[in-house]
Amino acid sequence: MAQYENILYDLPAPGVAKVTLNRPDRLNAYTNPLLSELADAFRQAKADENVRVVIVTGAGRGFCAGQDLAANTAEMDFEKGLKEYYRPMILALADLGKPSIAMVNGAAAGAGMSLALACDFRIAAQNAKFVTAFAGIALVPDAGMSYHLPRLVGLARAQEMITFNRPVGADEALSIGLVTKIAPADQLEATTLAFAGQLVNIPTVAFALTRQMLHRSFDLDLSGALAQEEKNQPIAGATADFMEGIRAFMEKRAPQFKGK
Ligand code: T3D
Repeated sequence: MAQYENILYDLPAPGVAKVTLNRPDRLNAYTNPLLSELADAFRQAKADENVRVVIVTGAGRGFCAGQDLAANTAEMDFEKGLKEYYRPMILALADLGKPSIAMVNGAAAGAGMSLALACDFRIAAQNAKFVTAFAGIALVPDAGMSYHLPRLVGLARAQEMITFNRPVGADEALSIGLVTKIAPADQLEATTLAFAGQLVNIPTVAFALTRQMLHRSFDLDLSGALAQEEKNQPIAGATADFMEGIRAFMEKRAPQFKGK
């Protein structure tokens, strides 16, 4: 298993990988090495066929405060930083081919919030807060926030959250569909592992195709959506999991999907 300096990678339960941003003294703020390690960890999780679900979280009292602003901001090369570090990390997560869960244990701000949004599910501690942050330092949203936030909460709410940079707590996040579930802080890990346990035995190929179809559907007309269904159903229908699903249905038992 790869060794990392800024993140932790472990396997807390069968089929589950956990990636932990590990700069707790800086609220897990991003540096370039941390971003590269994250991208690498997502590629490692994708390549490991025993991993069926990935949890992303932060060490200590926060999820991630976004870019480390204490680093040399005067000389920031935004285009290079975004293209060479943020883009590969977000695309590696999108290309995981298996479900991802952001376990949000405190503040998720700026591109740290973008990372949580890029996961398929978000489970937040009661004390979590989502802070878009970018407008606070006169920047535009990045690391995919401009794509994911309006899809999750709608255009009007996304615009309000970004413009006013108002922290959104766990209860509000749940009520607007920003998170899947909330849990008391001391039960966050157990709640997330139980949720991950539900995803370990899903038909992963169908999941990955469905994810891609749903994300693309906003840019398609009905005919285009039907076309991607026609393209992907034969792929899902050719999996061993489809045959297992049919057998299990006929035998009146729960299916044992292998993700193949
Ligand atoms: O091309 C590129 O690379 C550009 C990419 C940009 C991507 C981005 O993410 S830009 C957005 C950067 N992030 C922010 O603007 C967030 C700033 N931080 C906050 O809004 C708040 O600190 C939090 C909501 C994250 C947490 O609030 P709270 O009240 O829980 O904690 P705090 O007291 O504000 O912060 C605790 C410490 O963390 C504090 O340091 P201190 O006083 O204890 O020594 C604070 O300065 C530090 N901290 C927080 N965020 C960052 C940070 N240090 C460095 N970088 C940070 N982003």
